[in-house]
Amino acid sequence: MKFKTLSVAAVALTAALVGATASADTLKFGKTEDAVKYRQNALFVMSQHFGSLGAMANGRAEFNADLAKQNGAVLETLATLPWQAFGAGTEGGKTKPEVWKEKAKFDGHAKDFVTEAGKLAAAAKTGDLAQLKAAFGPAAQTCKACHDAFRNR
Ligand code: ASC
Repeated sequence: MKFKTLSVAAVALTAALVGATASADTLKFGKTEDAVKYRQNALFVMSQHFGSLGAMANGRAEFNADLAKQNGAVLETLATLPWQAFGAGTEGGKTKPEVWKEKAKFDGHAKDFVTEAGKLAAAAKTGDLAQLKAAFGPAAQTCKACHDAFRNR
């Protein structure tokens, strides 16, 4: 009984934490230009950490478990940041206007990416290259799906 109560509490706590960190909403941008710059830079920094994991997953760089773990942790946090900078009236950059016309679809892509980034970080934490490899492809696929739908070349 006691164990069951604890388990329920643990699940509820996990759900609350996941919900709270799924997408950051910490900033209000004064200028559209700042929102565009913020999301471009957040996505760029993210791509560097993601790229480091990809290089190890694809054998282009030697696997370093500690580095993978650190990059996974950074990625997991960064993954939540860009989406708050796609607020109403911030059309610009390479982003297609469809983002604001199909906001629910865009938000779905962002959520999928955050989920996969979390799984990739968890895989990186194991120190097992096979798990990193398995998690990388699905995460990269969520990048691509959103870019194909919502980013101009
Ligand atoms: C990256 C990066 C992207 C994605 C994409 C995945 O590292 O900069 O845009 O991964 O290439 O398909």
